[in-house]
Amino acid sequence: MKKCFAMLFAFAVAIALIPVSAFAAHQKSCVTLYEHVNFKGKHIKICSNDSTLVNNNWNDIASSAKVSRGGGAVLYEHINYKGHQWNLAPGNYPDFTKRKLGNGTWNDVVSSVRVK
Ligand SMILES: [Ca+2]
Ligand SMILES: [Ca+2]
Repeated sequence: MKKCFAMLFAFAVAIALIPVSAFAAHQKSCVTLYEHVNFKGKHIKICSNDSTLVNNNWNDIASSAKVSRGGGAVLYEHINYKGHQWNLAPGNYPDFTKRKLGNGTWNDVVSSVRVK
């Protein structure tokens, strides 16, 4: 009987651990910005929120991006997460000139970035 309880206990612990391991598997995305379309020119990899790309000379430069597996990323028109925003799911975005923003496009516009 004791052995039976021990097995039941082990089973219960295993079940309880499943959501924990699923949570631990969650990862934040990184976003890599590229100077030109089709992932050309210089690039910068961003793995934590960046309130102003001005500091690393990346203001209004990005023309394509790749977002790694995770919660995705948000691009902002202005610094400090202001202006229009563009939610990116993990994946490749080869040409910002094709993404409308008002009368223009998202090409050479991004000034701050959040990763999720
Ligand atoms: Ca550019
Ligand atoms: Ca801007």
